[in-house]
Amino acid sequence: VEDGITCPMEVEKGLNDKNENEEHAKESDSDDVGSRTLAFPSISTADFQFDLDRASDIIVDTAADFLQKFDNIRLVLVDLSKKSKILSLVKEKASKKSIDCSRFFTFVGDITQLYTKGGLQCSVIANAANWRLKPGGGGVNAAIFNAAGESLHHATKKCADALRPGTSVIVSLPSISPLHQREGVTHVIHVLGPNMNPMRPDYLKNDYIKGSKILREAYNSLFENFASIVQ
Ligand code: AR6
Repeated sequence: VEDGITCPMEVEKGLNDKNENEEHAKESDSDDVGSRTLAFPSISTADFQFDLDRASDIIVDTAADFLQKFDNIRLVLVDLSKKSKILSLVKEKASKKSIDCSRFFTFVGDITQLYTKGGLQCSVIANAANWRLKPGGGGVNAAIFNAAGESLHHATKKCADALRPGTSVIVSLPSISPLHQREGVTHVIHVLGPNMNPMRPDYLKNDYIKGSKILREAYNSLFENFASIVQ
C-alpha cells in the first residue's frame, strides 16, 4: 500500500473526495462510530489570532493525551480550506508522534455540513465561542448558530450566560434543530479560547505563557466534556 493512501491523518480529506467520504459513512453505519466522534475547529487561531505553530503543538499534545485515556473515541480537526495551515501543521506533528490516524485526523469541510456534504458522522461538534455565548460575530460561531437555528440559542442560554477563557460548556441540541435533524449532531460544546486580538475582550497582549496555558485548558476541558457525553 502506498504511503499516505490508507492513513487518514496523512490524507487531507476534501468534501469532494467521494471515496474517502464513502468509507467514513460505511464505517459509521456499521459500528455507530459517529456517536463517539467529536469534530472541532482550531480554537482561537483565526479571529482570536493565536499563533498557529504553538496552537498545533497544543492540539496534538492534548489530543494524544486524551486518546491514551479513552480508547473508544474519535477526534476530527476540521477547517474550511484544503490550504488550511493549521490542518497541515497538525497532520505533520501528529504523524511524527505516531498517533493512531484512524482515531485522530483532519477533515476539510464546513463543520455544519460534515454528514450531508462529507459523509462524516459526528454526533458532537465544538464551537469556538465568544465569552457571552452569543450567536453571530463571524467565524465558526456564526456558522454553527446559523445552521442550528434558534433552538441552539435557547438551549445555550439555559446552560450558561458566559464562559471564562479556557473553559467549555455542553449544550444538548434539541431534536427540532436542523443541525440535529440533517447532520445528526446531538451536542454542541462551546469552548472559549485565549484571545490575542486587541479588538476583542480579554486581550492577552502577546503573552504566550498565559495564552498557551489557557489554550491547553480549553482543549482539556473540551475533550473531558466530550468524554462525559460518550461515557
Ligand atoms: N467550519 C469549519 N471550520 C471553520 C468554519 C466552519 N464553518 N468557520 C471557521 N472555521 P474562528 P476564534 C475555522 O475565527 O479564532 C467569533 O466571531 C477557522 O478557519 O471562528 O476562536 C466568535 O464569536 C479557524 O481555523 O474562532 C469569537 O468572538 C477556526 O475555525 C471569535 O470569533 C476558528 O476560527 C473566536 O475566534
